[in-house]
Amino acid sequence: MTRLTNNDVSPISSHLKEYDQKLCTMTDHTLLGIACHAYGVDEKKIKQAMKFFDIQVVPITAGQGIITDFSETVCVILKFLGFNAAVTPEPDVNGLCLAYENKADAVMMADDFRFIAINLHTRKVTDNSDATGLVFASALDLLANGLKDKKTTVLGCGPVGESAARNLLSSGAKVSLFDPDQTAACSLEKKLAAEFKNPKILIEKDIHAALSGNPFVLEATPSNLSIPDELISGLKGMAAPGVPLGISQNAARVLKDRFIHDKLELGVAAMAVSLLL
Ligand code: PYL
Repeated sequence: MTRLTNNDVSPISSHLKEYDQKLCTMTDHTLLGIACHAYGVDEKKIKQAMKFFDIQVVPITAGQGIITDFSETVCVILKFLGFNAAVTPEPDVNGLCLAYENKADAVMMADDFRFIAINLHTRKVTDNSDATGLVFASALDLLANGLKDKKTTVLGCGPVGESAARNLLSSGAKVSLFDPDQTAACSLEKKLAAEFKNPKILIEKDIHAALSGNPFVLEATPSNLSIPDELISGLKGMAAPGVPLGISQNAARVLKDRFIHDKLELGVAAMAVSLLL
């Protein structure tokens, strides 16, 4: 998992409203709407439930330590969605104790390996990688006006790509997998084939084959240039949870409103909604 930097995180809060409007234009759904679509829940019910749901974000100093503005930005996203949220005044164990003592309904926290949310009543745990793969697959489904029987290529067969591929298969998409490490693609294909009773999942041998046939693309790699510019024009649309972004700024301009990428917003929205399920 690529570790975010303050440069990744600090612009998010001031651009949330603009990003929400851009998502609306592209998918006819807001940030919250996409997260609700991902879990198949009624947005009105979620809006009602979140009014009485308090989430405490606990900064964690373990490992490489605090990312400046990370917890604060998670908190701003939660409040933008309509949750009651705050960053605990203390990090780590102290912060967790304060959350419990202040009767929080849920906590969210991240070390260098996992970013999780826990509902303190139901004990439900949501992992950011699972939620991010799910919600970006949901966003792509909306961008495509439904992915049933449409070629959809997942680039990157790590935890986010796995979660996305699983949810794309559930949407009825014709899923292809590509990873520079072919063994990663093969083992994911085996895992999903067992879960979905042998669906037709293609393993692509190279990026050119993976992006042939005008596919929709779910880009979930940690590479900063997983798709060469010359292959961009053939894509019908893309959702890119990969950090850093896997295409050039020029390619992003070519894709324009057929392209969804963020580094935290959709994943946090999905984690928060999952706490209310
Ligand atoms: C959750 C993000 C999404 C992509 N990479 C993940 C990452 O950067 N993880 C590290 C998060 C560390 C947070 C730090 C803090 O400020 O509490 N422990």
